[in-house]
Amino acid sequence: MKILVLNGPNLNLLGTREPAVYGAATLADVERLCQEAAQQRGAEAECRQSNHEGVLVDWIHEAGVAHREGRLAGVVFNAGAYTHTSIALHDAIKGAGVPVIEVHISNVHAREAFRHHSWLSAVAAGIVVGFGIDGYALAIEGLLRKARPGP
Ligand code: CA2
Repeated sequence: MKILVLNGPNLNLLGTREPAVYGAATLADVERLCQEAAQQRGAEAECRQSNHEGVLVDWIHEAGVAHREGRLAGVVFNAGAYTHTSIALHDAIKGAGVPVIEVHISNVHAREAFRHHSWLSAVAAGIVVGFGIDGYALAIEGLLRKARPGP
């Protein structure tokens, strides 16, 4: 089973600045972690990053089609700052009907007030916040548990 891991704006800068907030790992490290986490659970992670809202909307639509056709378990999505601004991403997730696990590296609720609201949480299948980059592996685990419910 396949999982799509999407990272949004500025996450390509991971590991270059703000290590106190986001840690020292780079986006390449995050993507390797996701691929390993998926493989360990018998799945495969495809990782993409974009700084452009419309590109992320298109990828969510594409994921909806792949999910309907049984080719994709769902999406692990760190939408970066678009989390707090994007009704377009909210509508895309709702319209695509694909399970999306929202991830944030930092605990957004312990930060500035403008990071406390998410337009994605209401349409997400689950949320993982504040576990650093381990949150991506936790989200992959959660997504696969929802896709293949067991005992
Ligand atoms: O905690 C998260 O994962 C965030 O989604 C990260 C976003 C932020 O806008 C959200 O409120 C929370 C920011 C990603 C930008 O990351 C940078 C990393 C290094 C240097 C500059 C930005």
